[in-house]
Amino acid sequence: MILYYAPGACSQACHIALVEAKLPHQLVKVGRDRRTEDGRDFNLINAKGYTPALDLGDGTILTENLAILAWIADSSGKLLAKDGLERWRALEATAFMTSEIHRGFTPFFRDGTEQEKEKARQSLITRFSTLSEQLGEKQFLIGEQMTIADCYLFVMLAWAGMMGVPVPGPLNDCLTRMKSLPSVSTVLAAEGLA
Ligand SMILES: N[C@@H](CCC(=O)N[C@@H](CS)C(=O)NCC(=O)O)C(=O)O
Repeated sequence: MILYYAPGACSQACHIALVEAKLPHQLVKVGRDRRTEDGRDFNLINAKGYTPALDLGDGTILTENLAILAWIADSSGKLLAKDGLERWRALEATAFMTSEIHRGFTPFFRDGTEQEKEKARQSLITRFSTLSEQLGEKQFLIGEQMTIADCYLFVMLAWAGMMGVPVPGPLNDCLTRMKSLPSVSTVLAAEGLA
């Protein structure tokens, strides 16, 4: 299995999930010029041109964080309940992360005006507050076990810190807790971010 990733990008959620699920994998870094670290044109690997992309081991390329995370969970039997409400809550939270929170950062990454960034900041504050209420006093977003939603949440909280988006205390505590997980330390070191 090969994960095509960019350091600190949303692909980090899949990277954390792979390590946490203990699925053997290789990493290939993709640059801003859309070339892989070994010099290939990434657009020929994933025509969408963005990371993450997961080579399932036979050349099949899976894209989109939500799908890759669910695939990692189903392949490993970890990070997502097989059935019951907890499964759907984890998928619900991961979808919220991809469509509402991740997208909410767009003005920060695409040279938005100060006005656009402020509007995005206010909207993100509201959305993070929703997640904080969901987290409550639990260890992880859905319960006491880590799920794919937490892998994504870690990256979104790291971005919030970088972009000056304040998040409620419980989410800051969650970020600190997750930073101390062996899987997260391994990922940050592998991405050159330790
Ligand atoms: N819809 C995709 C979005 C992936 C995405 O936005 N990837 C970013 C990194 S966080 C990227 O590679 N951007 C480079 C580009 O679009 O050129 C998903 O959920 O996986």
